[in-house]
Amino acid sequence: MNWKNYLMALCLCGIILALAFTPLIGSQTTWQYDPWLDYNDDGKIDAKDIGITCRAFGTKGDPVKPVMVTYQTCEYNFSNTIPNGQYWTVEVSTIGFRTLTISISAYTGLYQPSKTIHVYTGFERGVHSNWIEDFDMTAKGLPEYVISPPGKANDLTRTYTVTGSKFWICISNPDASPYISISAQISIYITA
Ligand SMILES: [Ca+2]
Repeated sequence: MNWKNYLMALCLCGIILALAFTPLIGSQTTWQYDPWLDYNDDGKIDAKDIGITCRAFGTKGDPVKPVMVTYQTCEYNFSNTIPNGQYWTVEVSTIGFRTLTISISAYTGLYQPSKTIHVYTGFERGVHSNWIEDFDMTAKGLPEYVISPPGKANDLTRTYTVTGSKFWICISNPDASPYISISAQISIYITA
């Protein structure tokens, strides 16, 4: 930096500092906090931010700013025991989200036989036309259910595009042989 630039930087800093420390008389500032001007990210614009600007005076480069993008996510974990002939429904809000992934685990119990159960998924509850799909899955018996611990296993995973304000999933344990309860876990992971 030559002496002209140095002198100009010094003058500029002097003016900015003088303005920064001039008390506001008669009214409060109407300027809004601008995070782009908070160079040291401490939540306030003060002399430290001006100092950073002064030190960088005269430098040149690419004006593209690095920006960190964070995606909103939400995760739910449910578990329940479904008696023979009954069903279990779980419902979550999907407002503001775009993608939803479910993982379902189901098992019958120690030394119990496997049983076919039925799963329904949909956005907005109760209207058949709003179902995304329905399908069979097998609730396995222990120790056939060898992935341990059982609650951590994902027997089935599905990913959907969110098309409604609520997602619901229903697991039916049909009134059919073997006449036993089902232990089931549902994980729902949604992202914006
Ligand atoms: Ca600051």
